[in-house]
Amino acid sequence: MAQDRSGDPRDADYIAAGNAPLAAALDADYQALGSQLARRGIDIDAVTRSAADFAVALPSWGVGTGGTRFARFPGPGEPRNVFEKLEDCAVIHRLTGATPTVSLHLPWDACEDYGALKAHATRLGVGFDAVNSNTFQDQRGQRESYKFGSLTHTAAAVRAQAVEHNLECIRIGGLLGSKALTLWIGDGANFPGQQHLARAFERYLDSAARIYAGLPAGWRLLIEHKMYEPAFYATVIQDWGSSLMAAQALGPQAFCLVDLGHHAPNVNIEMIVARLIHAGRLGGFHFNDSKYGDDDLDAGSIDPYRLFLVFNELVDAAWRQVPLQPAHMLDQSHNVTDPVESLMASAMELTRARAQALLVDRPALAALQEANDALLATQALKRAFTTDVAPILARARVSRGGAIDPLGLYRRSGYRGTCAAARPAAAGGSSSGIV
Ligand code: RM4
Ligand code: MN
Ligand code: MN
Repeated sequence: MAQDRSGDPRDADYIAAGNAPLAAALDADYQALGSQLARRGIDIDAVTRSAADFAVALPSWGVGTGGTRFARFPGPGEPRNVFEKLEDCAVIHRLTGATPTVSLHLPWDACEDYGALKAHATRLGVGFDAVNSNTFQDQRGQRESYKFGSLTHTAAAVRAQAVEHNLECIRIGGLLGSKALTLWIGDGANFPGQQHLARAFERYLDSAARIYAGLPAGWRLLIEHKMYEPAFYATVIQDWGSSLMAAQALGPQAFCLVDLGHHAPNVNIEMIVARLIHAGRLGGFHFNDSKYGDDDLDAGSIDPYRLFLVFNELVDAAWRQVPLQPAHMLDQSHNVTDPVESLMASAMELTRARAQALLVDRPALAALQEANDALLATQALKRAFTTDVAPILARARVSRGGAIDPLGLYRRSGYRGTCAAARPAAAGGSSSGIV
């Protein structure tokens, strides 16, 4: 039994040795599911190939423990800088095979030598997805304060500083091979009357146009909306309507980004996704889950059916041959789990939701919808959602060099303990940048 071995979870031999004792059971489960799906007219290998093609970017801020408004409880061996964050991201990618890129957050991930950072990433086998700017916090030594806003501030000097930071993010992203800038601002008002609602949006459009003008060819500007927090009365880009208006005003390289936690409870997010697909402006996702607000919990941990329904829209659009290439990114950071484990769990949940969506019998569903057969139509979705696709996911991971049981293998590797010894906590530091 190779079950008790500790080792490097990034090592292909270590993963192969961990997979060996589980392979026979997986084969049997895969065969059984294959016959079941064949009776439904589905070729399991085609689903597995498609599942193996799925990729989601990791948030650099997610490999550290996040905080709440009250406290942060860092775990042992958390990464202390962006180089160490990439090491953890590489572990997640090796074991799941689903997370080949990292989304950086600047200036949290600022470093002195981006050439060295890129070389480090290449050595680890990871690349870079969208860069995120940050004008929702003041940094030490910063000239102008964002206390009353950034891109929408009443003072031109503050807006100019925020625009310049975004242009700097584009420059850094360019050095690393990124092709998108994610723009989320916390600007807004806590009290009625505090801010002129119309003028704040006009200032946003003006500032965003200056950033847009600095986008290289082939880049996308991903505009992220969020209903509230830190502005509790009115947030300038609070919903997909504001985001879409901005994207349409800016030009063809501007798109809307949907963070699943950024809506009021019970909002029908899959319908927002459908509308943005229709408008040709769905740029991507920040995947996470939430019960009440911007909880940033693991994807699929609270409402896996909603996650499935979001993927159902994406798979349906592909089936209708709508040209669509949304960026998939995780955005999570919380307090009680090992972040590496949580990110692996989320990446696998996304792959699961998408694989389930691939099982929907679309011609049959379309016919049921035409016939207004509400009951059987909704059952058609449930049938796909309730199929246990675990053997498909495991096979897809193995085909990419990943683990049959990523979480088990990670725990047995002792990686966290190794990091605890190699990375003594920096005094007072917050590796995620959050709180
Ligand atoms: C925000 C938003 C952004 C993320 C920060 C950390 O609520 O989701 O995407 O960059 O949190
Ligand atoms: Mn987000
Ligand atoms: Mn958020």
